[in-house]
Amino acid sequence: MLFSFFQEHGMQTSNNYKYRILVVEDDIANRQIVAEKLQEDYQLTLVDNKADAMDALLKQQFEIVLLDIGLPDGSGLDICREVKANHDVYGEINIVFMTGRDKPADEIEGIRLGANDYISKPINVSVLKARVDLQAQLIRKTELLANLARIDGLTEIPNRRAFDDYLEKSWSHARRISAPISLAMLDIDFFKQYNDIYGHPAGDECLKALANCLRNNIKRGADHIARYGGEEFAVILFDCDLQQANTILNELLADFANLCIPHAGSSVADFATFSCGVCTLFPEDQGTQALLTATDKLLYEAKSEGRNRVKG
Ligand code: GH3
Ligand code: MG
Ligand code: MG
Ligand code: MG
Ligand code: MG
Repeated sequence: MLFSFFQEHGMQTSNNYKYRILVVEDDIANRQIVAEKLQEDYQLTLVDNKADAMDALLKQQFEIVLLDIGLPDGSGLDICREVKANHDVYGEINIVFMTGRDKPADEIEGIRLGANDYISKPINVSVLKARVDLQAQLIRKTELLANLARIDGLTEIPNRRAFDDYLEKSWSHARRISAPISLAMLDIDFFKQYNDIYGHPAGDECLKALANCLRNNIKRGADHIARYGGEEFAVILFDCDLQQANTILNELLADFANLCIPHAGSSVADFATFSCGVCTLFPEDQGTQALLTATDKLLYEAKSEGRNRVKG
């Protein structure tokens, strides 16, 4: 279930995905045996000097770097220092030194610089492969945890943390291409009464049902759904005008109503409903806060004008 969620959202968790390794090694023979051993399970890029390594690191994304220290135009230690100090530029990369410098002090220096492992030459390629595989396992676990931190545990859709991130990213993307963003905020009607009458576990099921409606209706890759908090959900519709957004949200309103979840505590229907505010803005010179505030105001109006409706 979660894994299919990760895939839908383009998160890397597939065990088939081959991590990208940059091999920085000026000794041809060594480079050759390392490449032969790793090429089946990894995507390899091979370079033999510091300048080409820095160039590759700037232009491509790697998960692992296998790094020699003695290079013709500099030291692998400097590459490690640069990569670890500029996380925003190079991303998260696991560095494994692979070097002839085998003194404890050298090894300590490498680890202190932020390297994830340190292998001394001469290299036993099977040991090297086992250690690289270990790095890959650690990366997979870290990615899994990072993904889990962005999912709501009850509904298994993105949570508020993910929503904030999606909104900022969608907003800057929309600004670059002068496209509008529509934001919808949904809030279940009389949900406190629902819990009071049917119990908290039934309330949880109701939240899951609405999350499933969102999942089934919002399918475009550029759009995002999230549990914003409590019984409130959010939908980001990328490059979507107000008319289209209204259509999409009204369909969702009908789909949720069609589930006919009995709600004796509601004074607007005898089944569970939600209210929704939807607002469209071009991110020209405003920030995301303007969109959030405007949408929230419309949600409030949807509530005060009778609930079970989309106000846009
Ligand atoms: P309104 O129509 O004005 O939105 O009224 P309401 O009762 O829905 O709004 P209110 O904000 O008073 O109540 C929200 C309720 O949502 C209260 C809270 O217990 C419930 N709730 C929040 N999170 C969860 C959850 O994870 N599970 C369940 N079962 N209930 C939750
Ligand atoms: Mg060397
Ligand atoms: Mg609420
Ligand atoms: Mg409320
Ligand atoms: Mg509510």
